[in-house]
Amino acid sequence: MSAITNPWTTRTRSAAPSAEVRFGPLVGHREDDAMRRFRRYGLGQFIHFGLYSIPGNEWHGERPASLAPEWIRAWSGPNAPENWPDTYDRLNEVFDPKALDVREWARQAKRMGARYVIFTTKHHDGFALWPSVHSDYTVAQSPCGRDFVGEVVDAYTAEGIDVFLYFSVLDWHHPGYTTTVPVDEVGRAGWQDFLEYTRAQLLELLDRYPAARGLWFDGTWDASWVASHEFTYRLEQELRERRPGLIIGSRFRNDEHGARHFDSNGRLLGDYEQGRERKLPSDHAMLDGHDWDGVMTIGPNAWGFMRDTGDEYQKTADDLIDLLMRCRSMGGNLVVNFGPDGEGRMSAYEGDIAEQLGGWVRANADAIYDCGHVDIDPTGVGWLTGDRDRVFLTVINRPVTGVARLRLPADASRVPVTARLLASGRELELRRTDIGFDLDDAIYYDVVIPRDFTADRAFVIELTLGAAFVGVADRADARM
Ligand code: FHN
Repeated sequence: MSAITNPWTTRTRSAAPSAEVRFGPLVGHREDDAMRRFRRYGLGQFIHFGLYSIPGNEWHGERPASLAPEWIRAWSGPNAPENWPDTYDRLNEVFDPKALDVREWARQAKRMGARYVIFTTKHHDGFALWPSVHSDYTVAQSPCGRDFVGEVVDAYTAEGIDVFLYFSVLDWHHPGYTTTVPVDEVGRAGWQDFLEYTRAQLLELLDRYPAARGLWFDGTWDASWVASHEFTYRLEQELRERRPGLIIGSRFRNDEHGARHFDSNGRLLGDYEQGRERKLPSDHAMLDGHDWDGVMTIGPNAWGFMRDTGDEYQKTADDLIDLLMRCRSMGGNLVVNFGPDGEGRMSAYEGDIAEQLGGWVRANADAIYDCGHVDIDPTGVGWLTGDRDRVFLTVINRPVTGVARLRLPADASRVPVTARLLASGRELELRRTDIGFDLDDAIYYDVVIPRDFTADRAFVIELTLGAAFVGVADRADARM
């Protein structure tokens, strides 16, 4: 049997015998309050903010050909400014986002319906957005002299939004950082120094911000980090001991065979799966019961501020509603990214998206937060979420037949018994439809969408579930 790789999780299943794994999972599937809360977040906000927000993907009218804006320090080639990395590294000397009122970000996120925020404490450039005592490249050495991590933790927590701290291990500023496994004494000493600095910064973050609920890791793919599996195993253990209940995603570490996200025996590393970003799993089965979130940009691949988005497609509120409900139908959270400018201002487009999405989320909250995957097929009409007693059909593709059809197994014991529009409460006609199609092991429930009902965006039909009606006589099937 050949190996099969799951395209979202990149987890490979093979027929190979179990490998011996010493540095695999520290904990398994969690059922504590923190994880139950995570499952109900539904919608999150990602914020990429840092020195890269100042150039916003360009410098004196020039821009890199193919880099995400937060990667601009890596700009090279004929149109890169002379001494560009040095120029970039000195942006800390002018970093002073006076317009930034983090409480306004938090209020906007609240109106959007976000229940958690993931904030970049340190991106690949190594610049810390808190006054870390373990670095000389932080907000403390900038004219702003502020602690943005602290401001985010306080402002979002005050709005009832949980905070997760994004932390990039990959670090372009620390002299000991190397992408490859160090081969000589000097390299090894530098790398050891880097590991100690990483550990110290992570413990510092946990100690300074006790209200933060989780760590969201990035930049953990380089061979140097992958080879440090014993160190990362011990560090994860230490972080969990330091903060019981802390949530850590699957990107932090790997096992001793280099398997990332999942160990060599297919066990999840971390509390939930951070699959391929800007992509979503294609079906619920792909998830193998793991918790997960999907992070998404509004443009194609820009996390940090982009001064000019040109003709790049920007996702609309309708796109995001579709993606949100697709995530929820598979039990995951959607995290929408925002990239404020160097002054800390959200763009007008992002502000508008937040308000539009928020309006829809408020009207349809029952279908979003306390719901998970339901094993009923919505026949291409949209996405289904629910619990034991109710299911919610988010209609994305309104059928011209005027009928939204659900497909259930013919022997389902709990079936839809009432239907109504969630936002208005309007009762809808519900029909049990036995198509009588030979070899079809299904029974259908059709909700009639009134012709006079107009909607300019996705809408939700709420169905209550009850005992299946039994009583239609079986007719003998044709012989062949
Ligand atoms: O390289 C980064 C990128 O800049 C951005 O931060 C995203 C967000 O998930 N993560 C990385 C790539 O995986």
